[in-house]
Amino acid sequence: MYNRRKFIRTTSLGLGATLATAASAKPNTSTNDSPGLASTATSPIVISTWDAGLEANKEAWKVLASKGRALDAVEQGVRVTENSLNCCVGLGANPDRDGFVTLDACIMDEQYNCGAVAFLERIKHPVSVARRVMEKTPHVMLVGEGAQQFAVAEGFTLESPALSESAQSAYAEWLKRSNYRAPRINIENQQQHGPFAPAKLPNGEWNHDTIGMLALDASGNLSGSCTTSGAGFKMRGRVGDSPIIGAGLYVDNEVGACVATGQGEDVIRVAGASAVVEAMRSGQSPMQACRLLIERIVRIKKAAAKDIQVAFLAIDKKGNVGAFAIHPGFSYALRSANQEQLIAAKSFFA
Ligand code: SD4
Repeated sequence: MYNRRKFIRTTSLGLGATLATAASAKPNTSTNDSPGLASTATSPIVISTWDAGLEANKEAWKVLASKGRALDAVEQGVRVTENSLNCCVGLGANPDRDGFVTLDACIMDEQYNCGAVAFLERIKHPVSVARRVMEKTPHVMLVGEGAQQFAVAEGFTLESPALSESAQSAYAEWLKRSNYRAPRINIENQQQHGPFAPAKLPNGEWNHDTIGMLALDASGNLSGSCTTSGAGFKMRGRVGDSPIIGAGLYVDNEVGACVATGQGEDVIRVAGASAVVEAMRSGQSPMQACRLLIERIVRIKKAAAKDIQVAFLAIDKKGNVGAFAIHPGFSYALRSANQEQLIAAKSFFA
């Protein structure tokens, strides 16, 4: 199973110390922008959440470097993560509290076309099903059994419902420790503030490694994608922000695009990704726009903000990028013609 922290360390060395840290004071009140990486409309760029984004970006880059469409890049890119053993993306991920892996994904192109699936079981590449929803149906979102039925009709294989080995042992551990029916609030941050030390949660119950990807192609067009198994050990039927257009992802080709990661419920309540894009429309830089929404969530959540992580990642029409999180620890991967980096985002709390 993926170990995010360890990977960040090794990757940053492997890339020649390209992990750019932008740690902030407590709370961060600086108005400085992050080092925005300007690119012209003809300089493609791809950014994606967490360190798993480094591998995903490589695949996306193949499309962008050959002057392909951003839409193809963001689909091909996140399929890499869906295909890898990861706590929080794809069929190898942690199950819900009833023991089933349920997947959420969405995709959006440069013409406001969008597609999504939620509560989808036994299908390996939910992002590609989301794209088919976008391209082949009059709808934007299909869920559960209907989404699975559509996927199978479209030729996707119905995979075994068996959990991956690591998910099986994490689930067994979780069952031992948990009141099976009681939802556990904000579990993903319990390693910092609660009774469960990381060592006691080998498979990362708190761990949120959702991959969201935004790309600008050589024609100057933006697209985005997002795919996740959602919160580990969630209630059956729970859907987070990731497949919801406007919450987990939004793309407006005239302005920019944004993707969210972290506690989905708190992204949904502020219509997160859409609100970040609207802030960019009013003239904020990508980082300022992400920060504005993080501050809004912190204001709404008050003291509870210390127990949740949310991060936004955004790109504008010119290829400037920025991110902001509630807590430190969120990083994003960037790939352009001359850069391959993992960048630590600034955060509200130090
Ligand atoms: C969710 N936002 O289902 C997703 C989880 C996530 O990084 O982003 N993890 O709430």
